[in-house]
Amino acid sequence: MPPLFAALNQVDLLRAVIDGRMNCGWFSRMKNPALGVGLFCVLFIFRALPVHADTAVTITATVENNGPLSNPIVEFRGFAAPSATIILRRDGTDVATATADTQAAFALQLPEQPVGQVVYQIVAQDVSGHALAPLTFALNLTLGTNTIITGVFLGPSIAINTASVKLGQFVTLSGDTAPDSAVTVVVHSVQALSFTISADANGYWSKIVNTQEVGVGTHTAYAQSVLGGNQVSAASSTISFAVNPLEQCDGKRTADLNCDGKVDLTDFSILLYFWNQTTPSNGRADINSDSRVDIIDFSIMLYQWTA
Ligand SMILES: [Ca+2]
Ligand SMILES: [Ca+2]
Repeated sequence: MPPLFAALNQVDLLRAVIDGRMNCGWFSRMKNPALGVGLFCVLFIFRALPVHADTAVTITATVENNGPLSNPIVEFRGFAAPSATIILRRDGTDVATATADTQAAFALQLPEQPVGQVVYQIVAQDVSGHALAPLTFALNLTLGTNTIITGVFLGPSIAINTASVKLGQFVTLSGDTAPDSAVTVVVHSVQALSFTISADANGYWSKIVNTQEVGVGTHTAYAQSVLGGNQVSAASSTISFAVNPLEQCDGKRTADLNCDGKVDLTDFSILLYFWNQTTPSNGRADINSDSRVDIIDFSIMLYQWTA
């Protein structure tokens, strides 16, 4: 038994752990006489990191009395992405599946659950097959309880069109989440940059990032949604991409064989040096990349001639 369990074993205890960029904590189940015997409420508040310092992910667990001898019941309600496939795992084994509706809402109810400490994980895939960020809940279940966990909002799915680009090129980040939600995309470079956009009516979001804004290096990015102004999702998984520096020949005319910014007699002399070769040591000499340096390359050079 973990030390914290030992310290709090005199009270009913419910623990929730959120994967990803969330702070998590321990919460005791609080008896509220005003709500009647056997009715308990637990409020979880997870603060998102770091750009949503002013917003919090709120997941509420209501534990109701369900008869003293009945096995525990557990129910999860929340949002994923429209028509997403939801899988609920208990201690690593799939125990239930569901499909989110067109507004991304889903509900899973599990009767006859075991007593004791049980770890549930909710995983989901959007209609494109991209994973949403999973959420994990570790519950300590007791006989005669019905635990209803609401406010579950899985982090958006996230994908990128390319993992490696040259400085000045663009990358497109995209994914699915709840329709019409506000999506904040955070890109970590020297400084964290954040962009807020709107998911469309189908839950699709995308953000084109100019790599001039983030600079050379390896960067990470994730997304997070806010639905209806107050329902905050977990963070998406994190993806990375590399922005590489421009090389001398990047952006130069294809017939500029020595990459000095001009197409002139120097390039022509290089072309003649490699004439008729099939694999020239200067690959640029085969201007049209047809595996031979010949008259076609020469004609391209004349077309691009600058001097
Ligand atoms: Ca040149
Ligand atoms: Ca050629």
